[in-house]
Amino acid sequence: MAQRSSIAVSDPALIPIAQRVQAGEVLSFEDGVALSRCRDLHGIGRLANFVREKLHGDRTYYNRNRHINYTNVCALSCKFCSFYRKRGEEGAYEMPVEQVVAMARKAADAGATEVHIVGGLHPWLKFDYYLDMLRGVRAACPDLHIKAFTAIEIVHLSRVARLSVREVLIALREAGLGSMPGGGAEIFDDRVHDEVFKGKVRADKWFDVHRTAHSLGIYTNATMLYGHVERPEERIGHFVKLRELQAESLASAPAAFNCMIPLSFIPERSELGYLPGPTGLTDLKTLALARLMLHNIAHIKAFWIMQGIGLSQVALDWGCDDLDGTVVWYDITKREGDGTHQELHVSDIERLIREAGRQPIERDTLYRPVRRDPQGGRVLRDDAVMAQAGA
Ligand code: V47
Repeated sequence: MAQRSSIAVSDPALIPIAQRVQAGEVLSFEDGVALSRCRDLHGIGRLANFVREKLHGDRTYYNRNRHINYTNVCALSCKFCSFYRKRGEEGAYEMPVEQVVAMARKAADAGATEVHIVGGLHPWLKFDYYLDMLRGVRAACPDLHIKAFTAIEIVHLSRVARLSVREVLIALREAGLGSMPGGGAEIFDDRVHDEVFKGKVRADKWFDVHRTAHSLGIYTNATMLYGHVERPEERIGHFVKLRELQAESLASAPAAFNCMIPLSFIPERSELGYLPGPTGLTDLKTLALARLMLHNIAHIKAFWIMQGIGLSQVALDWGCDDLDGTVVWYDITKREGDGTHQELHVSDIERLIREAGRQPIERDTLYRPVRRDPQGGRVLRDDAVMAQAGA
């Protein structure tokens, strides 16, 4: 075992990188590529775990949330996607606003603090549909945080509404938008873009939307869809671009990225169904690389829906400190035989985090710990917490 840093690595090529990690230095693109090529998976895991524990100790975050996919009708036909349908095609749906509001109310009644609302780029829904959805959810559940619409949907809405991205975000925020999820990023590389998701806007637009959101004080997340046709250096390039915007936002904007979610490609039922999906080892290595390369993004999420429950537990030792949440319903990816009802109960999440030797923390969307009344499970606001503490 090579050990010229106190983090044990068996591949000597990792020693200088291990020293830089331990010294808290920012890793370069070349370091990232060297890590990608390195076969010392355990060494990489230990490095990522070092960073994870330095930032978060054993704390592992989850939230009580509900994902809502309001339509699967999409003007795009991305090859990796098994979710989209064309209008009129079997299985195509669009939810009336009332249905979305009813789902959100049910989630809030069950204790959720967040709804995560995204959908396809529907060619005919008017901008008012989105505003009414947000207003409806906010009126029905004033305490529920609405995390909604990927950057790609925002660009679509700016075309639908004939408004700038900034104007769209301001209007959505006035209607109830709290923050934005990280979807639609895929891989920030023109070669991969043209091969797999050509109809989609390019990376610069995704960044433009997130930069604008941050400048307005809207927190967002980031993702990367890995394990299809991209090369290791394209993944590293993706991380580098993300951390560059994060540095800019942290320095000059009132909001920034909260969290990065590497999404493991599920080939089933997509046009790329002939490709092998990423193995568990690729999952672990990619999650660890995200932790190591994204020094300025606080949280790395293993999305249990895509990485699977067992691997997500292991990922808590490979750089991840967040598991998303209860989810309840997930329509975008389904493994063979799975339905759309995909739910983990809070007791299951807490148990699997404890089984992995970590400490579960229920968080809200902005990573503030959620305190609940031990009897009813009701969320205690700061004033109620003070009252309970006898202040
Ligand atoms: O943008 C689509 C991906 C994303 C497949 O921000 C696929 O907290 C794997 O962004 N295999 C949507 N992935 C999901 C997403 C997300 C999920 C959880 C939490 C957050 C957050 C964001 O799903 C899409 C796309 O990149 N996706 N098809 C597939 N076959």
